[in-house]
Amino acid sequence: MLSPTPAGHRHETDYDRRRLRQWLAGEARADGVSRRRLLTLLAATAAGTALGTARPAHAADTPIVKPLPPEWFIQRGTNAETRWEALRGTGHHTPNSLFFVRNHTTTPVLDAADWRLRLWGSGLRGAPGEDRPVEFGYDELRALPAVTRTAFVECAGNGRSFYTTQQGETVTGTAWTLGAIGVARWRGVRLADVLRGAGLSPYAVDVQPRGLDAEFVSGGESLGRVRRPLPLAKALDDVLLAYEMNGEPLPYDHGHPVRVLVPSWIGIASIKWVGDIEVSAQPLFSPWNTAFYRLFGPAHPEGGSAPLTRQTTKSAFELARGATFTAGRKHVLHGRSWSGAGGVAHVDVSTDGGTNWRPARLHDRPRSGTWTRWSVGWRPDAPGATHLLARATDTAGRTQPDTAVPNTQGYLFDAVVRHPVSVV
Ligand SMILES: Nc1nc2c(c(=O)[nH]1)N[C@H]1C(S)=C(S)[C@@H](COP(=O)(O)O)O[C@H]1N2
Ligand SMILES: [Mo]
Repeated sequence: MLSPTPAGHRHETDYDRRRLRQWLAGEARADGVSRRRLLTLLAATAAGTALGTARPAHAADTPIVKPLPPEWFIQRGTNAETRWEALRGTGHHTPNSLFFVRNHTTTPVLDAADWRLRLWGSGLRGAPGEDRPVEFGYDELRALPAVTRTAFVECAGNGRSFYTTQQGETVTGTAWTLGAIGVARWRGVRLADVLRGAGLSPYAVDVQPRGLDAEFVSGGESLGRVRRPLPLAKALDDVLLAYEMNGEPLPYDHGHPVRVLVPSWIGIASIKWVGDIEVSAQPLFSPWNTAFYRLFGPAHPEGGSAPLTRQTTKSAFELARGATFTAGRKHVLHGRSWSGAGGVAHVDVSTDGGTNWRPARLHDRPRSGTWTRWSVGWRPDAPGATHLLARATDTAGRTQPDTAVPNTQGYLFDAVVRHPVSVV
């Protein structure tokens, strides 16, 4: 039987506010990392990885397993950003070979036959105080009822570089343009089924999946293995333990053999190479929901916003920056728009730097958790430089603004991006 969600935890925002208060009041546990220590780390990270800082090029010791041809990817440290021009004509789902990679360290090459998933913690049923771990092997997981769903994985920092190039803000982190997103058809089992099978207690509030990749070192300090708590309400809603991506076994770089897939939320929630899940009767904290993946800065609460959850609304053209078009000819511009709050039902495009706008033709039915493809015809009449702009409105009524509210780590950029092109 599925345990009911405690009533007070039904709404994400209430839950997050409570969580923030607990953290600020020092009532929370963060695996031995104190709040003061996290804030120090945060300051150290801010000083150490300012946007635009050159990183050494990777030679043979690349942290990513799959090939990264330069016409498809821009390498950014341990990460690889998909080029939007490479998505032209790829269909609704991003091919695995083109899917962006965001690694805190290095892709571990794991064997499904050796893989075990351990569930443990105070939120599982058992004698009080007893740590009653439950384990699943790969075949046992595959024997559970399977579900498939199309969903994006998008980094919270996607679009970060536009805080700097469009808005003149200084932010820290990987200087992504708009290619830290991909959409795949994921197949796996519901996390709810696995939690239920493990014996969820009625007091469980958080679950924290943790990756099997190496510990993440920041500012000379190990923050441990990548992990981030999920409120139980989301964990029981639509989260998958995915073992297939677009009909293939999950590739090494994307979490082989099993990853968490948290639809509509920021990418860090979708823990790759999951090895264990703590199920807790107390709210959990890790550096990934305290020092990172919150909004800090003058526009945000002292001590940071609540931990980030849903993605924001964005649009991109399937074009290289600086693409050229012939004057007097008819062209068709293609792009995609998406949101974490619902489907995208309306997109307006401007081909003259934002003066005139017209609606794009949609090529997908708006669906939550994935993008809507669109196109618009364009016959530029005179040679010269211009900007293409696309502005999406989602089914929750959110429209992309002209300016994004800045935060020191450059998360959740949502403003309309000015895409430079030239007419010749
Ligand atoms: N174990 C583990 N899970 C992880 C990460 C990681 O470095 N280690 N990166 C996270 C981040 S920040 C993002 S944006 C997504 C990226 O998923 P992808 O590499 O499959 O595109 O994975 C998330 N899951
Ligand atoms: Mo991310």
